[in-house]
Amino acid sequence: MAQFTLVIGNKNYSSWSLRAWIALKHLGLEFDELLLRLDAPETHEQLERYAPSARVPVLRAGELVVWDSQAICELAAELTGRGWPQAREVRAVARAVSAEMHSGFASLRSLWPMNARARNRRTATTAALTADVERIDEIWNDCRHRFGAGGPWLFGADYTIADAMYAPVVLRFNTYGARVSDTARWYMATVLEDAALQEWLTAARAEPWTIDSDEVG
Ligand SMILES: N[C@@H](CCC(=O)N[C@@H](CS)C(=O)NCC(=O)O)C(=O)O
Repeated sequence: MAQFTLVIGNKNYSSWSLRAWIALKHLGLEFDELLLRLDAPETHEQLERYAPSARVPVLRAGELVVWDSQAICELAAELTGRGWPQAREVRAVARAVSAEMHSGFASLRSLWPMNARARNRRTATTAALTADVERIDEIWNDCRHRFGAGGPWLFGADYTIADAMYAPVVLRFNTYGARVSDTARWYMATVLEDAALQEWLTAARAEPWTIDSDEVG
């Protein structure tokens, strides 16, 4: 297969890009990276050149074009044989919590946009936002208590696509000061100490661009 290129958006703001990028890093799929600046006059035209959906992330290899973070993660899992728990029933749960993130938590995503380098931001709380935070806390507790005994990740010793799906959530909780349980705080510390996430954060801090609509709190 041709060399993979992962097209991503600003590291400070693009949460879907982070999910695909960190999954590929952890699963060990080699790729080049092409960063497109979001929210600039030329952004839409550039996105259309690389992705049929005009969105990032997109994984490209020769004729192959895979848009959407979840599909990219699935391809990486197929190619590497990593990324999902071995046991079928545990794998089903990992897929469920990943899908719940991919399709849900609309209030969290709109009220607390990812702003990786920002700290100590505070926003007004809504019932829907609180419900999203509580549900995520519940998911992390459930995974850690039922499947996490062998290591620090949601499903134990091996990093899974579920961890990649929730990495931007950890950044949001960190930025906006989410009140969470001890187990969730412990899991957040694991994610924040991860070398791959640190690499992403260093690059995010160095970016010169600001997207005003994502600067909240
Ligand atoms: N469901 C898609 C969502 C992708 C998405 O919404 N990406 C945003 C950036 S995080 C985007 O490309 N926005 C286009 C723009 O800002 O013009 C996925 O999972 O990859």
